[in-house]
Amino acid sequence: MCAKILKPTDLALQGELYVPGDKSISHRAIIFGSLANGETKVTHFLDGEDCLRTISAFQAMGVSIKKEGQTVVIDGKGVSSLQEPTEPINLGNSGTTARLLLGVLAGLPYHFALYGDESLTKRPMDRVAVPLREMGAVIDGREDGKYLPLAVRGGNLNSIAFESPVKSAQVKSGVLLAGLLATGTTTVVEKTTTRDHTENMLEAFGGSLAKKDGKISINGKQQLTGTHIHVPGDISSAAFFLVAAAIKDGSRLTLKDVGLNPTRTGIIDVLNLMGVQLEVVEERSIGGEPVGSITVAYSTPHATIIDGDIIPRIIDEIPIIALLATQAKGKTIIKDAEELRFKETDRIESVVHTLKALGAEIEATQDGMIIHGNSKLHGATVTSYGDHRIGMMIAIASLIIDEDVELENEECIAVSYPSFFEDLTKILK
Ligand code: SPQ
Repeated sequence: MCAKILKPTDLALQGELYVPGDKSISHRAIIFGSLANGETKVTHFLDGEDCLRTISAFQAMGVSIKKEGQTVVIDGKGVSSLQEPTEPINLGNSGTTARLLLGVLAGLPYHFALYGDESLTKRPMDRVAVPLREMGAVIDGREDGKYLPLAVRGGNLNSIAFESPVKSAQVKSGVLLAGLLATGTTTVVEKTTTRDHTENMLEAFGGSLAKKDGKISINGKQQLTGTHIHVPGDISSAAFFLVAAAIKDGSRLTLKDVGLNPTRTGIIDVLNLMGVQLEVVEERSIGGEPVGSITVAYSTPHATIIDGDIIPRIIDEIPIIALLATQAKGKTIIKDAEELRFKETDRIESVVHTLKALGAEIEATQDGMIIHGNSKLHGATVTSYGDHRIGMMIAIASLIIDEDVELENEECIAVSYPSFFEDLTKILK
């Protein structure tokens, strides 16, 4: 195995950076563009491995999708044009592709075989398979269809009223997509609001849904029309540099045109809560999603308690927030984040284990972690465990470490941020 040596640096993070397109929005643009009639053009598409899995899944169903760099053009011919793939579909590492695609496949009168990589094969699929079965899809697989590989036979779905037992946008989206292909009106109730890009994207393609008090209702058999989607910068990618600038002495950095959908901006709230110097400017709306530029300067953060409804709004940022907490004054407590155990790794264990190896004082709890601040981190050989967000957290940690950090398995960062190290080099001045 070839490890990446991260050398100590005296440079700080300076200037401006445009991060790549939002991963969640990029996936959804491909899905809706493939279900719609007419051409869809997606600009600033995230050219990461996960989103490429969503493209290849729809290409396998006969959709013409052409990609040149960050621009994707889909020649949509509507739901009825989708065909039965001749080969099993490889979902790679992508949970979003798996759960959202299941919703679409459940509504198509064909047979599908799905598999993923080692990490995805350990992540629960029954959270979507159970409601989809209730709608009439036949889904079977390992451990009674709880895990990949899965076989799906879809078609003839009826609508349901579903209350999600987990705080998950993927589950909500899988059921809404199936609802779009079903007969009647499907309702999803969520107790805690999760990211709403599926709902926004449906409307951008001319569809409609009703939202009230956490209840989302969608009428089946709606016709969608192709459109232009410009994907904002991914706030989950920006988060790594926001924290980097907050903890690296002498830094002042602006992240340009970052998505500021309120269901995703918990990181800004946490940075404010922890006393990080931060400013959001140039706020505007692009294609139905709010965007803006965020400036962060080196700060002396303090600890906080993070729990409750904010958790789904920071779920993917918790690894980098944990690193920030190691540098804050006092004890930070993260609670109500048991969903972290079902990500690319068990992110409670992988974050705690990694930061401990780098010298932090941190302990895992059943639903989060407790982080003691003001830690002087030191060099070590650590692994990403094949989890892109752990890999990027380690790279940012290395910026404040006076010794070499040896990062094993850095390739996985390409899942969501292929140009991560290039971008980091650009802003170190
Ligand atoms: O796609 P995947 O592998 O599930 O990616 C992750 C990530 O860190 O990039 C989670 F591991 O993001 C999810 C996120 O945690 C993307 C997502 C979405 O686009 O709908 C929703 C969240 O997952 P969930 O399970 O909470 O709905």
